[in-house]
Amino acid sequence: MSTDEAASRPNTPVGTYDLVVVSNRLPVDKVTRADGSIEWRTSPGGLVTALEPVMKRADGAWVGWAGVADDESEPFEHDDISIVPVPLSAADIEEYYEGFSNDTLWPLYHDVIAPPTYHREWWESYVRVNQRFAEKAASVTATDGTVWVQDYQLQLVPKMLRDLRPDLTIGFFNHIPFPAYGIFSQLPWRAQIIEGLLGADLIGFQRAADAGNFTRAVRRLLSFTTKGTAIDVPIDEEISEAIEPARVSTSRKGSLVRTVNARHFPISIDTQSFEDLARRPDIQARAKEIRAGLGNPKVVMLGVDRLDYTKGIGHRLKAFGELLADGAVSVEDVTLVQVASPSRERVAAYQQLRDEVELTVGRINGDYSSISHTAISYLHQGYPREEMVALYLASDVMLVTALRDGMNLVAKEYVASRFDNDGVLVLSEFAGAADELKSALLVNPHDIDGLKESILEAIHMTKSERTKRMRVLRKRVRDYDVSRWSTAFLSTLTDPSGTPSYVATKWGASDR
Ligand code: GDG
Repeated sequence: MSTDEAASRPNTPVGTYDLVVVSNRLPVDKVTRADGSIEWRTSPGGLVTALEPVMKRADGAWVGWAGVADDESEPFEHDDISIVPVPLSAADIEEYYEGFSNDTLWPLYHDVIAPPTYHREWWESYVRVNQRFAEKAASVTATDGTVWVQDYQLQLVPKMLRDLRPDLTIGFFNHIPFPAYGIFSQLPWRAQIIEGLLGADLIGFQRAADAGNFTRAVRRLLSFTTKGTAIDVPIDEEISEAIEPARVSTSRKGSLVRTVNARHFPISIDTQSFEDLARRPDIQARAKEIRAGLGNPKVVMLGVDRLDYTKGIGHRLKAFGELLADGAVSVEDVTLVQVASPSRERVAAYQQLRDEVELTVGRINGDYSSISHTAISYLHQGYPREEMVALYLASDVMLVTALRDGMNLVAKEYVASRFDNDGVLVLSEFAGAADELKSALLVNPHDIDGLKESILEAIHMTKSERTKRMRVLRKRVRDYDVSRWSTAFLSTLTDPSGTPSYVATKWGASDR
């Protein structure tokens, strides 16, 4: 269907798409040009890359918010994917998105690094907006279709959707950690969240530990029976008739149950596209130019993060500042480039973090920079992907010191870009990526002395050791890329036996 057709048929008939992805943000941004005309631009991201081929094959639609308040755009086609916008008002953005999603759930799920704020109005908005997303998804999905809901902003959608459309196969993937029960139990609406998620057939997490935390919360709050990754969710007989028979069974106590699976599917990146960029001569030339611009120091260290308190930017700066103070490194030899891309700037905790980081950077630079060498090049800006890859190539040491992180794609992007098998990844054990990237220098960022030692180890590591480690890291990131991730999830979702399957399914994606 073209944009024009959609516009001329505002009440597009419901239920035509076999695969529907639901996420807070659409994979496109609505941009208003200077002359007032509208343009939809694909927002680059791993999820879009991963799902694009499968969406095109499966006649897929993407349901989400266009990123601007009060947008009432009708569904339209963009790059062969049907886009179904869900409107959010300025009040929804403040309460559901900035409030409950980013100031309640985000800090709570990241082990209360910052204190979560609990407001009943925010919760009510979260319920209302989740219902809107669920109704939209229900209205566009074909009979017996599949819906894949993404992330913590939409945890109530699976149950709401199940109530509206019991015929659907529903998956959910949580991109951020799921906390231990001792922390999760703070949430006044903890049972509703668990019930919301249990509307899905398959609930995916980044790490095995996250899936374990979720399953324990289910047992503690609802006393449902769990066995390994399987959870028995009691259902009414009436509803059971609408559900795929393979997903329904009778429990030992004789009641009808629906089996829900909760297990880990570590997300990845479009590895090949990063390697392709890194092999481009213009990007390699740019990497050399970056080093020259920094005064050709012996060692360039790099941090790339959204400016978020979960990323441990302060801990990294503290460690580097102390190494300079100790005289263990000098600004002539070692420099740090810190890209901190602007994020959630209307949330108070983020404004405070920015002040703290910028104060620290200013102090370290004031104390240790020389006229010709800057200790920390701090960049509070977003860059094109090409520039990011040039930075990855230009850097000898990549610092990922997150205090808690679902996965951390930056770590994988650095590895994917280093086709020269060089560079050292210093990686927090609190990032999901640490489960896979064991040949990195794993650190506990809270242990500043340990972090300093690891940074020195990275700086002084021999070429042969760097190559040995990078080869192992690259093998993992190449073997398990984002298309493998989405195939693994979707094939497990649509195989009611619940057995993890990496083979080709009706989605037509291959094992690779
Ligand atoms: C959440 C979870 C999980 C950053 N600055 C620029 C830029 N970026 C890109 C990076 C990377 C992405 O943004 C950030 O991804 P991360 O995984 O590092 O972190 P979150 O944004 O917190 O993502 C996380 C992820 O979801 C996926 O499930 O891994 O744990 O928190 O791709 O490269 N990209 C460009 N310019 C920038 O300035 N082009």
